[in-house]
Amino acid sequence: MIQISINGRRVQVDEGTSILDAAKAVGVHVPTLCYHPGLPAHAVCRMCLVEVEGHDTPQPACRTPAKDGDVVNTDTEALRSFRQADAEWLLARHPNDCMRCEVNGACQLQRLVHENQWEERWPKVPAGEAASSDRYPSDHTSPSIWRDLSKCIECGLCADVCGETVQQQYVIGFGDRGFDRRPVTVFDQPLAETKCISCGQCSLVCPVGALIETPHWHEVLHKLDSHRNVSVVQVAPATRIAISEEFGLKPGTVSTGRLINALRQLGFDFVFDTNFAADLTIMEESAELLARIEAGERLPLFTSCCPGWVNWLELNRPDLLSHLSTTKSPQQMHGVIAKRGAFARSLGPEFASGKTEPYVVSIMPCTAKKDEALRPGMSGDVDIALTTRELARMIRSRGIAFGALAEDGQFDSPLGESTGAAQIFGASGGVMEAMLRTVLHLKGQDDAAPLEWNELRGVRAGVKTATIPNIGTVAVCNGIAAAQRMFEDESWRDEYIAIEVMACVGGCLGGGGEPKSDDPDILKKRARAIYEIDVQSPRRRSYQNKDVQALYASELGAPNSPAAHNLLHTTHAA
Ligand code: HC0
Ligand code: SF4
Repeated sequence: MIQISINGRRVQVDEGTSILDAAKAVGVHVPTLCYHPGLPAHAVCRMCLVEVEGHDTPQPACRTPAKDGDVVNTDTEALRSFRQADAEWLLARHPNDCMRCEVNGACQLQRLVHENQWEERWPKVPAGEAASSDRYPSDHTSPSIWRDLSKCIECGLCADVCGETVQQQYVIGFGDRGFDRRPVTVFDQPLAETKCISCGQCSLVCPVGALIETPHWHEVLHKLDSHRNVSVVQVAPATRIAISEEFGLKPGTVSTGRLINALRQLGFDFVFDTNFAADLTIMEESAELLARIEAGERLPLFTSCCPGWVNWLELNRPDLLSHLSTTKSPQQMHGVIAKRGAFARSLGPEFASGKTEPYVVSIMPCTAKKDEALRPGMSGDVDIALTTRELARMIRSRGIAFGALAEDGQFDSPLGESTGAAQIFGASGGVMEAMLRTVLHLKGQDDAAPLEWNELRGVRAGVKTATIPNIGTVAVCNGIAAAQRMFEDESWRDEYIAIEVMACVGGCLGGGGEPKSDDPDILKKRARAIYEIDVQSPRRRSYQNKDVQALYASELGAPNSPAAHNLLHTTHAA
């Protein structure tokens, strides 16, 4: 341990701790803009400059390790004027149109301006604003991600997260120098023409509105207000936990009931659970795995519910597409069942004849789900996919006091019932663990086999494996970079019978559409809540879902039957 003094307060920290983290430890606020925990500190914004006795010039707190005996000042006249000068440089070219910006109220630059009362320093018409849209035309080509480089503050976080540090896709990198330094795509192509997998991790770390999820929530609100359609909403497993953070509740707070109540207040006629369809997915995927094992073909089976992963495979390794499960993701299954199953028919003759259909919205922690909803072969199953962040904007825009809502909302029936196995889909390893619970049952082993597969749990990036007696070894790639590395050699072909890939580290709970957070333990906190819901569930195996059983009995026959294939399976094309 070392000891330093910050603004006269003494603090003991581990050697190697940055001055920024040391300041946090004693509750001293140091302004930051380009810093994000877990990503390299580049110190480009210069907001965190502090004075350290013995140094002639101020030091960036995010990148400077504390040294034993350091005497640090974070708030002096000179520092305030340095920060202001740097902010003025940023503000001189940043559009002054917060009211029209999607991240209004959640923007780190806006927060800094308020925090330091720099409003008067922000030119009403920033220099170059008129020209900026010509110089940097907005890129709205991707169904999942919008780019507006006129808002970019050059922090570099998007390039870090898309590149070496996390996703290793290298779609975005820094181009040009000096005044034109900007994160660009290869050859400046529009995002839709690159190898972007729509994971949205760049939008998750962007401190301003330069990279955002393609916004669809305005359109959903208009539709709800018009009362012209029967509206249905489904909620993903990860969203019910992370939405709490948007409204100041403790990370890891389960808000399922509050969320259901908020969705009803927004005007949705039916509030259903994506988890219902996650159980259905498990029925189909388990049967598919066992059929492939029996036939000895297309093994290992790749899970298909993460659209970022499916995009990666199609873009980079189309030769491996035959391994991908043909099972639709829970989002798509839920949509198609809501539109074409008994529920839709129960809405009246117009629905039964297919003349009209319910308007289906999904709330997902994921930006790539927007892309998935438009995939050939299943577009139309879901009308609009919104992220957790977009839902928060909707709730705020209607003045709903989310934190004050009762935690007593209940999903509608029959597409709202689910088991604990479905809930753990939201965490890396969860789809595989849920599948094992049913596969072992189908193999007649469930009493002897464990329900929980701890080897497959955990939010750390990399590959996790477990060996299942009499079945084989399965692998879980936590993050797309782990999968990319696995395919660098051929050993996976013989080692595993099934591989789960989630493109985002942590799985959906770390998805690109989740609330932005600077809590380094956020993934662990969200994961803990997900597994707690599973433990508390009266049923923890997908085949025990009564509504899923009823659906097979009344409409689908058995898993992998022609009727099930017709509605619940798809094809993937290069
Ligand atoms: Fe997921 Fe899903 S678990 S992908 O992460 O399979 O987005 O939460 O909704 O579809 O169920 C995301 C989360 C889902 C789907 C489910 C799967
Ligand atoms: Fe890179 Fe993912 Fe952003 Fe695409 S969505 S640019 S792959 S981080």
